[in-house]
Amino acid sequence: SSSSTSGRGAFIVFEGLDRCGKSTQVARLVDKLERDGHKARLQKFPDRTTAIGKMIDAYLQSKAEMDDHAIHLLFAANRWECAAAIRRDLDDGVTVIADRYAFSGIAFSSAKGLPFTFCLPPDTALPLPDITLYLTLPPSVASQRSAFGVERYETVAIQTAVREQFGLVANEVKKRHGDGRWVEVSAEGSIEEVESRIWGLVDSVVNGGVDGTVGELWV
Ligand code: ADP
Ligand code: 2DT
Ligand code: MG
Repeated sequence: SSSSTSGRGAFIVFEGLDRCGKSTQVARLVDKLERDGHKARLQKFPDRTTAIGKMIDAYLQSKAEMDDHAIHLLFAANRWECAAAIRRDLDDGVTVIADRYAFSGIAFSSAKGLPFTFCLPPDTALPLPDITLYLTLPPSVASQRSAFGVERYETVAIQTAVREQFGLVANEVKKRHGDGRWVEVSAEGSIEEVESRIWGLVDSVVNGGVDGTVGELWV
């Protein structure tokens, strides 16, 4: 079927609390795009395969302790080491679908008490997502999906604080980049129901609805 009329790929980010269904939906969207004849690539953040990613992985598994500022900068550095490849793929017509991005970075670090004035600058000028889909799920529904894992941040208290911060991050995105860049999607219902809700939102973006050039975050 049709490819993006601007020639470049779309940059689509998924955000949301733990267990809202991000990884499930990201995988299904990449599959669907490829079935439809698009070039698509999944980019997970953190990317735990790089040298910096391995430090982040140890931190998340509580095998290493780290100052809050230092780990925040490592998460941002982990995006910077992937940034050139994302831009190159977008230029080559590949749609890049990210499972978390800079918005998780800000929400989680500010939930620990770091100010926005510290949290935002390290991600400045990263590739700007064409659209961020923020999946929402009532905590009571999320808690029925499966037990929390063993990683850092997987507690009700932390998730509640992060959720509040995501609201502030959403306001910042809309203020700096326009209302259309951040869209809330209900993650309630079956996997197929959520998938068709998502497809309804990304269809126009993937099929030509992006600016000619990729923007820069917070710029
Ligand atoms: P996230 O990446 O946001 O943490 P996952 O995609 O890993 O979430 O999903 C968390 C759990 O919930 C998994 O066990 C997954 O199979 C399940 N799940 C995902 N979407 C749904 C849904 N719509 N309804 C019920 N269970 C779901
Ligand atoms: P998952 O691999 O299950 O998505 O968990 N995080 C993520 C941060 O604290 N800062 C960031 O910049 C990013 C991208 C959220 C990853 C965990 O890492 C947190 C949950
Ligand atoms: Mg996930």
